[in-house]
Amino acid sequence: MKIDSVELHLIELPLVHPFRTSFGIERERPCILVEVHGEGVTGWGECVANYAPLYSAETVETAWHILSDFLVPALLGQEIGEPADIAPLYKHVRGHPMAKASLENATWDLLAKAQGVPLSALLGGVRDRVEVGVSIGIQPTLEGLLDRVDGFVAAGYGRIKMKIEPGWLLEPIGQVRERHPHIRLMADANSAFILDDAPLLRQLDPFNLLMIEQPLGYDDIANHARLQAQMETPICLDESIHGVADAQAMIDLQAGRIINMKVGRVGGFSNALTIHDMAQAAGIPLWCGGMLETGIGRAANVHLASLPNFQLPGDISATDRYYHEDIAEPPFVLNTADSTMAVPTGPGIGVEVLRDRVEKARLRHLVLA
Ligand code: OSB
Ligand code: MG
Repeated sequence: MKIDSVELHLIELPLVHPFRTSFGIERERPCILVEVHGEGVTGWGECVANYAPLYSAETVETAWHILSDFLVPALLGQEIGEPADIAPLYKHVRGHPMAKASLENATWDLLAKAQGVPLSALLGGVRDRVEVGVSIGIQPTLEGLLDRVDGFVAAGYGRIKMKIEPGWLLEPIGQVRERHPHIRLMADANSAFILDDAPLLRQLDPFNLLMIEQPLGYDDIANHARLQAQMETPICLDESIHGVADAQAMIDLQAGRIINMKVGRVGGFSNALTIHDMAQAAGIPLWCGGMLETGIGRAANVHLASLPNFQLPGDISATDRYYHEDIAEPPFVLNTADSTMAVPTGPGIGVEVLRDRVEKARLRHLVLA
């Protein structure tokens, strides 16, 4: 497969509901859509970097720069035989995993479509539906939080994740747990605590949480090991895992017992697969994280979550929980009977990108050939 041209589209979509975490509030979602053309076939990828470097060091502008000046030029005109050929083309570029993932994943979609197989088949998926949950932001009031949790439970979500931060922790979790004694419940701190908070965080142990996600610094694997040694609740790392070496360090140091896999954060499907196998061999389960993706990134996540070591429900919610008007069809819907979502069965990511919607939401466009 010869790569003929690549288009970058920067779009912005308003969120149905503002999403507040310990690092900030999001009212709209920007993303760079990457469209790769080869031999008459088109593949799509989504870059999950945001406007500000709050969740990750990468931003929309760094990703645009790295894609257009380094990554796309390294791929253009190349002959790609199989997915493993993609990442080595820009191995010399350090860092920038989200930019790399968007281009690599678009090329995987292209290859899957050229072969006429779903992306999950190319990745090694083993399931036709995946378990999912919902991630609930920090709410202005406790009553508001309880209403939101009740609403999502009634809608069929079988796993609830709550965002936490200092001052929004024991009371909110305690109240949700009291109202829903048996629901699968977990908390995500997005790096809002320090190791000195260990006595406070230990008070979460009686709430029977599935896990606490990324309590400490985004760049601090070692202190997570110290915290895990003092807590019963399993620690799951999100922000700290930027690639294969970080996952290895986490496993070696016992800095947590679970990994939140975000394909953008680890630099693309090839790294995600390496981490998947490494974690599986070490007895560390994965689940698929989310970045409020559009239908393109959501589809990629659902395919990835069909791999065997994705053993816990992912942050993959129905399209209408995020967007009134997504840029791809059909929308993802929750199977309310068992809190699952179907893996698309068409070629590649298995969703159709609606060009008029992309153009309507588009802020910038670049064609590289
Ligand atoms: O920490 O998992 C996170 C969204 C944006 C940035 C970071 C995170 C999240 C979520 C939402 O928790 C997951 C989703 O529903 O896409
Ligand atoms: Mg997280």
